[in-house]
Parts: sequence; C-alpha cells; structure tokens
Amino acid sequence: MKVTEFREFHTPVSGIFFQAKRLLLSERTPFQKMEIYDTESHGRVLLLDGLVQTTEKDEFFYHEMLVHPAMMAHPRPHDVLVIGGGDGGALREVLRYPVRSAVLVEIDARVIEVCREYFPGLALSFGDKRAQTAVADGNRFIRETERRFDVILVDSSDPVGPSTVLHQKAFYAALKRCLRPGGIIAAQAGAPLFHLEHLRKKRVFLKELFSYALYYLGPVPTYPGGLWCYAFLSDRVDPLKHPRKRAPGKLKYYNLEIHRAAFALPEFLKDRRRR
Ligand code: AG3
Repeated sequence: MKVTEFREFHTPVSGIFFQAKRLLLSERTPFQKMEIYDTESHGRVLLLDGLVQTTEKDEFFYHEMLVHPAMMAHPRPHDVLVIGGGDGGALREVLRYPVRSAVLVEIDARVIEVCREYFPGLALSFGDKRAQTAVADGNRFIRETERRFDVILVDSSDPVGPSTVLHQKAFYAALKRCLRPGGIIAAQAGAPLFHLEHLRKKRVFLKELFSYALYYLGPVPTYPGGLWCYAFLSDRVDPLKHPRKRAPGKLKYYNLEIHRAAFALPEFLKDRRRR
C-alpha cells in the first residue's frame, strides 16, 4: 500500500500529521485549495488551504458543540441561518430540531458539491426539505437579506483566507441585525492555546455588541491544540439559565451536563475586565 503523508502546521515548529491511504481529491477552487484524503485512523479528512476542517472520526465534537448550546438555549428556534459550513455537518445538527427552515450560506459552491460526494454522513442534510442553500458571500448576504433568524451559526474557517471578515466586529454588528428578538448567535472562535490574544480582543468587541457574550469550550482532537473555543451571543438569553430539558436523541458528544460544563472557563481564558 502506498502511503501519502500530509500535515498541518499549528505553529512553525509543531502540528498534526496523518498517513493517508489515498489522496481522493485535490483542486483549486476560485476561493481556496481543497484536499480530501482517506486515512485508516480518521476516515476521510477535508482540508482547505492546508487546514484540517473536518474528519469523519471526530467531526461530531465540533458540529455538536457549535450547534446545540444555541439551539437548546432558544425556546423555539423556527428559522436558522448557517454561515459557511459547506460540508453540511452543522446543518445536520440543526435539522435534528423541528425547525421551519435552515438556510446555509456558503461562499464556495465546490465545497458543497464535493462534500455531498465524499462526506455523505455530513452532507445528507442537504436533501432535507427544510434546508435551503445559497452560494454567496456570507458577509454580503447578511447585509442584503430581509430575512430574520432565531439562531445563527457561524461555521467559518480560521481568520485567514476567505473567512477573515467572519472574525471582525463589523460582521457581528451586521449579523445582529438579522436576529429576531431573543435570537442567539453561536460562532466558532478558534484555539485558546494558539489564538489567545485574538480571543481576548474579540471578546471586548463582542461584549460591546451583545448583553450576553460568553465563550465556551469543547475538545476537537484534530484541531490546533485539541481544545476549541466558541462564542455564544445574545441580547436576551443567558445560556446557563435557559437550556431546555431534553436534547435530541442520537448525539455523540453534547448533553445537558456538557452544556453547563462548557461555559466554565480555565483561568487563562477568564474575562478579568470589569464591565
Ligand atoms: N470550521 C472550523 C475549522 C477550523 C480549523 N482550523 C484549523 N485546522 N487550523 C470547520 C468547518 C467544519 N464544518
């Protein structure tokens, strides 16, 4: 068996490596470089611009923790927006709830097409009647749309390449406009171990925009540092006061104990500023 090795550098001198059985796809889209490898240990692995986005083995950690804290804290999420997330994993988690509509806005049509072919376990959600897909720049979409949403999920990549704007204050200010009263945003925010300064700065502007701006954490074994940070944003909903009583069935990571625990922050990530 021919073995191909690939790696993602997390710092100039460290990172993660895989030995792949096969390179299944490698192409340059108008937005980014996309690669899919098949591995013995992690199943299929998707990389965008050399960064691991998802693996069949551990995608559930990330997708469940991006989606369920917000969905469970909202009493009745009818209309949900996913920005990015063209692999369909976040959408799949949203559709476990009795929502009316789930709109996914992905900038790169090829990510959707390719994931539908290579990651059926993630992309099965695109076939659901409640799912709508728009191939568009999320940052533009939210400025132009008249639609309003109960929950918005930001499933971006790192703050480099096409996702850069999805980490900035102007984006969150515009996103807030698209929320119904009582609405909630959850956004992936990066690696506490490597992006700590960025996380600190981001929390300052998020707190200026939202009455509740809280970070929460969960593991993602194949992401930099293994521990991942998410932001919970709302003007009305305190995530610790309002989780509903019962999570959807068949989840692999999230449950109500995890929900509570995820908002407990380690000393190095606590907000030391006074409001
Ligand atoms: N979005 C977050 C990916 C961040 C990974 N970063 C990295 N490997 N440096 C993932 C998209 C999955 N739906």
